[in-house]
Amino acid sequence: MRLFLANMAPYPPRVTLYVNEKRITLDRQEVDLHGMEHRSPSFLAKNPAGKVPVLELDNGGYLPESGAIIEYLEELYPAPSMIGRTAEERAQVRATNGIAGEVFTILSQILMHTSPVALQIHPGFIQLPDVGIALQPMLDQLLDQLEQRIGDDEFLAGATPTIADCTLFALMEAVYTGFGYELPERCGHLRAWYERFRSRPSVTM
Ligand SMILES: N[C@@H](CCC(=O)N[C@@H](CS)C(=O)NCC(=O)O)C(=O)O
Repeated sequence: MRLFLANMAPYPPRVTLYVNEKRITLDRQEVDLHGMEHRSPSFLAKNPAGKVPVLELDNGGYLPESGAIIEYLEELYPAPSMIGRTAEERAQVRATNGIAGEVFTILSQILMHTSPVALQIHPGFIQLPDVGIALQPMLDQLLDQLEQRIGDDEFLAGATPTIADCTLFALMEAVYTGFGYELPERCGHLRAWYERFRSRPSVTM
């Protein structure tokens, strides 16, 4: 198998974090987004959406979408489990993972509509600051849910790392690096988790 990725967050790092945590050996191939390689006919044949990551399978097929790639690899390499060992554990991990994904969707819209950095990245983007104001309560509620779910646990969904940690860490790292966004002060458990996760070998390797 070969993982096509690029030096752009958050979706490729979401998968590489997972692969590093699991210590799965995969060929990795960089796609040159600045050189528009992802719009070339040969890449569009792998993923018509023109996005990374994409996993090339041993049977010659291609699998897009970071979440689907992670769940596919988890089925191939179930141990150590990063999605939960029982039906209930898996459901809880998927719930946390889903909330983390929603955080990113809402937060990226807020930042796009309110941050001056967004205009540097996407010149000409029409910012509607009211969108940011309208979405803020939704973001607050999602973060409060995650803060409550992690509680005193070491990881987002319990005592061991799961796919939810890979999702939220990749997303938070992207908004911190790109926009300087930090988790709010009131999310003490999440802020401590972020600092702890940052020093894991899967992040630093
Ligand atoms: N939903 C997709 C999103 C993939 C995505 O948006 N990847 C970005 C890099 S982080 C990309 O390839 N952007 C290139 C483009 O949209 O032109 C996933 O989860 O993999």
